[in-house]
Amino acid sequence: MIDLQKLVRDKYDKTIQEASNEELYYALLDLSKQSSNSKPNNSSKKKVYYISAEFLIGKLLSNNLINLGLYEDVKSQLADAGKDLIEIESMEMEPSLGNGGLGRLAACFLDSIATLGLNGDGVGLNYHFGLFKQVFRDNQQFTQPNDWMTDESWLEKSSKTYEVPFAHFKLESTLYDIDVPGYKTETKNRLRLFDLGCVDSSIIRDGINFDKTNILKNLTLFLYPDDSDRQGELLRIFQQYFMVSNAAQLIIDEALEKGSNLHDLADYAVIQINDTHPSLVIPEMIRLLTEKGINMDEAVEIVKSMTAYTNHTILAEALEKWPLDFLEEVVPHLVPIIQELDRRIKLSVADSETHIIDSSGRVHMAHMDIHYGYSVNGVAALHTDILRSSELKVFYDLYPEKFNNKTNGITFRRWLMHCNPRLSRYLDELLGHGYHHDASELETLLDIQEKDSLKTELEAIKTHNKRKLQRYLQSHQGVTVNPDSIFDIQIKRMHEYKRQQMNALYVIYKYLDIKAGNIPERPLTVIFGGKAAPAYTIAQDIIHLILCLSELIANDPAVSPHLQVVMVENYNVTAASFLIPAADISEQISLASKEASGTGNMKFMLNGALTLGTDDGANVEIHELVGSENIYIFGKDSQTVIDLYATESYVAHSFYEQEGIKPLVDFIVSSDLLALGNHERLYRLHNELIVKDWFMTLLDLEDYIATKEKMLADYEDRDAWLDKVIVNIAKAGFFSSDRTIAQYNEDIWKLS
Ligand code: 26Q
Repeated sequence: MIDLQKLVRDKYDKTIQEASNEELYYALLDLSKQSSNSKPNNSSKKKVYYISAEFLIGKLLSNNLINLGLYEDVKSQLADAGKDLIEIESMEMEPSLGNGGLGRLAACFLDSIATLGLNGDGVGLNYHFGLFKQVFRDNQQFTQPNDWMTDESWLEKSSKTYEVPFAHFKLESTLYDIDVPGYKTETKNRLRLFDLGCVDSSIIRDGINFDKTNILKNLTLFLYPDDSDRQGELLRIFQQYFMVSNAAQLIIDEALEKGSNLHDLADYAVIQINDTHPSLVIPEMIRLLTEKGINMDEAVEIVKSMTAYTNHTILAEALEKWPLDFLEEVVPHLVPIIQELDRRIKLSVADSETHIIDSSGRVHMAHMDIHYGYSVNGVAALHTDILRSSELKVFYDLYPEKFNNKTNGITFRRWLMHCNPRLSRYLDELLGHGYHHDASELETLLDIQEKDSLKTELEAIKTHNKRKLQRYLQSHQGVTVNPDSIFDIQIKRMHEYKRQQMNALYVIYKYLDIKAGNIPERPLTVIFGGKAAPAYTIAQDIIHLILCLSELIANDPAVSPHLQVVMVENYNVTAASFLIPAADISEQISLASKEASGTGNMKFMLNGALTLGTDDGANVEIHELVGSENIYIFGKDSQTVIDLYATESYVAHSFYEQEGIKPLVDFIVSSDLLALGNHERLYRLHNELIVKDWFMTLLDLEDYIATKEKMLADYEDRDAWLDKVIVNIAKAGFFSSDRTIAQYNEDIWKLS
């Protein structure tokens, strides 16, 4: 039993009742930090260093309390004093140290690595403002800095510091650690975030603009707000090198402390490269090893035996390629090493497609990772298949043994226990606690005999979660949603391949249908959430369309009782934890072959939503697990899409001309919408869909609308719908990141 009264009295000389929510938050921060501090760091010999430019950890208070086994106790002591943990949690700032899926995956992985008792730390950067905060004005997105760092926080300054050499100066790093207590474990791991003492937020101008040339003041100020659309900016290379040079020095340091002679470094450390953002760790590690007297051949072999690469994308345009000139300008000391690595490949491999430095002098980061690492993995079965058979085929032919699949996962501590306590408690009652450590035990839900009470309870839990979301949206953006409506949710970064525009076209269809007198049986609430990279114009245009539709419908008394569109402002991990448990329909509608995996799809399924999706990424595996009766799949399959690209035979205009499609697309530039919106944006989006539509929205639109209509009709048979919900929850165990991490360890890391 903890003595919360005493804690609060010692810190603030107040009772729990007297203390403000903010004071209670800081008291609980202390409690949680002390409790994890009392656990020793995992000290086993070999350690995985998960290097990532992003760790989208979200708020930590509740999750850490859950993992430390303090949650229930704290909650009930607070409740006794009339205080609500949800209110107290809302005092915590959310660090936005990631863009989306890749960053959130890294955070789930840290939780699972610790929970499995494996020795592994995350290594990244401490961005003072992280990813921008999104605000809406005039139906458009604006950006503001997210000032998330507070005086007292989860960050613990360590005494470690390293020198990082750049072309014209050397920088001294500082290191902050955040404890990662696993779920009920004896030891803990850490997230190691490197920072620079001299960054200076006074260089920030309007919004998130700042002087890009002043590296000493800007290096760790912001996270690049780009997801999939990559621009080769010098600052990004500065950040990447700063991250990996620190990481390499830390790895060597810790191995030496444990008795390594460096020749055996691979017995002490394994590096997982999260996408190509940390790829410069390869030449940097070679540089450091040769500096310490190891010859080049051996240094290359050591690095090769301890480095593994995860690919998160099949969008060819998103693979990082840095001009050698840029590297020369930022890190000239790495250039001869990269050239040597490339020379060795050119000697042995004729196919120029695999070379590291191409004929235009660009360095292909993924190529370096594949040649000089021992493992290459994709993040879902379909994704890995596509890597093997097309995107990385030349490499697969060279090194078939390096390729492996690791289907992504999510931590059930955050995405069930924390975000959906009612469901989690109910599952505990029904199934016991076994599934906490072995998520596949959720399958026993299928054996429950009292199906009727199970369904009644699941229905009650969903309604409870819809009310919770209703309160959240009310207090965060003054929007009132109807908890008796169907909640249809699409939350993810804004990107054309994810096709939020297709969902918007459905909204137009529904609006026109209601206008034509077809009143739906039950109201529908279509909820979107997602940020658009500031430089990604079409993504901004899609947000604009959604916000205009939302306004149009809200102001139309003939339609608003039946249809509502909500675009959640500043979608982040916190918002996700309110949205996901409240969803009936999970929108996973990317163009088949384009979404490497998706992880939101898994979170929704676990929380009892049904998937409306294409056979893409991990949807394919969800489909296989639950069976066709328990998922709504539509659209062309990945092979058809790949062939359409290969033969360049998709013509948007011919789909646009179809009877059912033209009025929907043209509504984007109707007088109704033009009266509310920005003409340039709406016309640009309209034109894009008709003349280009690179991600084939119109190809799947008809099937999408028909499938969604079927789904809404099916919703009315509550009994049959809840049968499907039960299967989805029961089969979600496969997507626990504990399973994913166990596989990484078994096949790649081989930690004891
Ligand atoms: C790179 C260079 C310069 C600027 C930005 C970037 C950059 C930043 C972030 C490029 C890509 C990202 C993020 C990618 C990402 O989130 N990918 C997603 O990874 C998830 C986890 O594996 C998958 O589930 C998603 O399918 C995939 O889109």
